[in-house]
Amino acid sequence: MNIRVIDSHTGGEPTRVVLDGWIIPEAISHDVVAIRNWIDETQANTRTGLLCEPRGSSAWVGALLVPPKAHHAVAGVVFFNTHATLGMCGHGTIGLVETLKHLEMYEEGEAIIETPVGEVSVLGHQDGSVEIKNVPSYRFQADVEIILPDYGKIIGDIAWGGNWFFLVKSGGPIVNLANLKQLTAFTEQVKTFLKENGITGAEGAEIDHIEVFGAPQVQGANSKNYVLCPSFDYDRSPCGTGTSAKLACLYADGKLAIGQKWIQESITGSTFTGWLEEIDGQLIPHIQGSASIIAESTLHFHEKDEFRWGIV
Ligand code: PYC
Repeated sequence: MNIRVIDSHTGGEPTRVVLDGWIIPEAISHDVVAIRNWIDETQANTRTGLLCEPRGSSAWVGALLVPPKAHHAVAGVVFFNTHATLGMCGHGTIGLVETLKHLEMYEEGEAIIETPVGEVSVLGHQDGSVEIKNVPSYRFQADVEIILPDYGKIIGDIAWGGNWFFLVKSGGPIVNLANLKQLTAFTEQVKTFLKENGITGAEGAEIDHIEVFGAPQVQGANSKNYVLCPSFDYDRSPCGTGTSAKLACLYADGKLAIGQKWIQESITGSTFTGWLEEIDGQLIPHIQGSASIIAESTLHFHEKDEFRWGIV
C-alpha cells in the first residue's frame, strides 16, 4: 500500500493531509461522520502506520481529505492522531487550507469544510494567514474542583471548542518550555482524575484535552498555554479548538466581549488570534494563524516491514 501525503506545520504543530491511497468504502465516501466511525472501528492500523514512528510521532495530527456531501462545501475532512480520531482540529484546518492552496484547490474567499462535528468555514487572508470560523463553542461547567494526589486542589472549567477541554484556572506548574516534563506529568494526572471520577463533557463525552495557562512572553499576547492532547503529547501550536474553548470561558466570565481580539501564545511561542461572533445566540469562535508546507511524500507500507503499522 502507498499513501500520498502533504505535510505542513501550523505554529510548530504538524499536520499530515492524506490525499489518496487510503481507500474508503464507496457507500460512505462523502460522509465524514461515517468515515470517522469507520476509522475508529476498522482502520487503527492505517491510522497508526501514518502517524506513529517511524513515519511520524505522537505530536502529529492526520487529516483525511474527502469529497464533501453538501454542494456548498469544498471538502470534507476527518482528523486523527496516534490515539484515535478527533472531532475538529484548528491547527489542522489551517494546515489543510495551506495544503489546498498548494494544490490550487483553494484561491480566495470564504469556503466551507465539513468535519464530523459540523461545518467550519475558512478564509485565506492577503498576508498568507488563514481564518477559521469554528463550530459553536460553549462553557459546559465552571469552577470544577478536583483533588490530585501530587498537586492538591485544582480548579478548572469544562468547555467545548470542537473537542472537550478541561481548562485549568488555578494550580499547576508555570507555563514555559523549561517545565515541559512537569506540565505533562501534571496534565496527565488531571486527565486520569477526570476519567477515574466520571467527570465528563456533555452526554458523558470523555474530556481528552487538558489546557493550562500562564503569563505570555510574546509581545501583545494575552496568555500562554500548554495543551495535553489525547496522544499524551503536547500541542506545539496554541491549539485552535483549545483557544475556542478558552474564548467561550472568557466570555462566560465577562472577561471578553464579542469581537474583542485575544492573542493566544503556545508553549513554543507561536500565536493564534481569536475572537467571538454571536450568531442566533451561539458563540462562534474565529481563529487566525499561519501554516507552512514542509513536505510532499508517498509513504510506503510494505508487507515485509515489521513496523508497517508504526511503533505502537
Ligand atoms: O488545533 O485544535 C487544534 C488541535 C487539537 C489537537 C491538536 N491541535
